[in-house]
Amino acid sequence: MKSGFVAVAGKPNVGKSTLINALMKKKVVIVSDKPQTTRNRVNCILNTENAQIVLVDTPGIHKPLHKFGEYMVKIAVNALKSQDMVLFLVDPIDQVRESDINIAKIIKESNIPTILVINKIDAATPEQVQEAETRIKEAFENAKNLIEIIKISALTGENLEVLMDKIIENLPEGPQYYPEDMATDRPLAFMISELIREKIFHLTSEEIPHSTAVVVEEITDKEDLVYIRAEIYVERKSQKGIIIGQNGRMIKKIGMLARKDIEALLDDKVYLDLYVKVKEKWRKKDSIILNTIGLKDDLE
Ligand SMILES: Nc1nc2c(ncn2[C@@H]2O[C@H](COP(=O)(O)OP(=O)(O)OP(=O)(O)O)[C@@H](O)[C@H]2O)c(=O)[nH]1
Ligand SMILES: [Mg+2]
Repeated sequence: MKSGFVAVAGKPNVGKSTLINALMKKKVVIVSDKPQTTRNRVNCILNTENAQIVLVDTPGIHKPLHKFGEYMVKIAVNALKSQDMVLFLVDPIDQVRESDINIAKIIKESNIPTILVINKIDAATPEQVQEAETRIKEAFENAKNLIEIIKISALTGENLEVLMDKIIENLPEGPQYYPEDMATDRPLAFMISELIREKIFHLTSEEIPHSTAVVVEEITDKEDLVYIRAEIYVERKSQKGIIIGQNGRMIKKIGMLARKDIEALLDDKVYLDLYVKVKEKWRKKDSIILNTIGLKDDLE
C-alpha cells in the first residue's frame, strides 16, 4: 500500500485546517476566521482503499511576538522536516507576501516533495489567483522538489479530488502507520479542549482568543452521561470578565456550543463544567506552555 506523512503548511489563516477536514470528510481539527487558530501539530489519519495518508496539521508560520508564538512557529517548522510530502497553502485574496516567500525558502531547502496549493479560489478573482501563481512560482524557481501547482477551494470542495489523486500518486510504498479506526493521534482530552477553544475563537475578538488556553482536568463516565471539567486560562482579570460575560452569558454560550460538538464526538450525553482562571502572562511562561498546556510533546 501507499502511505506517508503529509505536512500541511503555510502562514496563518490560509485554510490548512479547513482543507484537512474537507479531505477527511469530517471535522477533526478546529477552524476559525482568526489567524493562529491552530497551535499544535495534529496528525489526522485518512484511509483510502489502497493508501493511508497522515495529514499533519500545523500552526501558521508567522513572526512570533512572545514565547508561546515562538513555540508555535517552531512546531510548524519542525513538522516540515522528515515528512514524505508537503502541501504548501497560499491565499490569493491576501496575496503572496514576504511571509509566504520565507516559508517557501524553508520548503525548498527541505527538498521534500511539495504540492503548491492555491486555496480559496471560490472567493478570489481570477486576477488574484493568477497573481498568486506567478509570485509563488517565482519563489520556487529552480526548486527540485516542486511536484505541481493545484488550485482548490477547501470550502466548496472544488478540485479536492485532483489534489487527493496527486497526493496518493506521489506517496511512497509504506506500512499502515495507524489503526484504521483512528482519526487522530491526539488524546481525547486534547480534542475536547480544542472544541472549547474553537468556540472562544468564534465568540470573542481582539486579543481575547489569543490570550486563552483550555485544559481539560477531568473526564468521568457517569451512569447516563460523561462529566467533563475544563479550565479556561486567561492572562488578566479583565479578560476573565469578558469570557464569563454579563450574568454569565458568554461562558454559557461557549459551554453550550462546545457541549454539542463534544456530544457529537463522543456520541454520548455530556455535562460540561467550565471554570475561568487567571494565569498571568501565561504566554511568556515556559512551565505553563510546556507542561500544563503540553506543548512539550509537540516539540519532541
Ligand atoms: N472562501 C474561502 N474561505 C476559506 C477556504 N478555506 C478556508 N477558508 C476560511 O479561511 C479561514 C481560516 O481557515 P483555517 O482553516 O482556520 O485556516 P488555517 O490555515 O488552519 O489557520 P491557522 O490555524 O490560524 O494557521 C476560515 O474562516 C475559513 O472558513 C476556501 O477555500 N474559501
Ligand atoms: Mg489551522
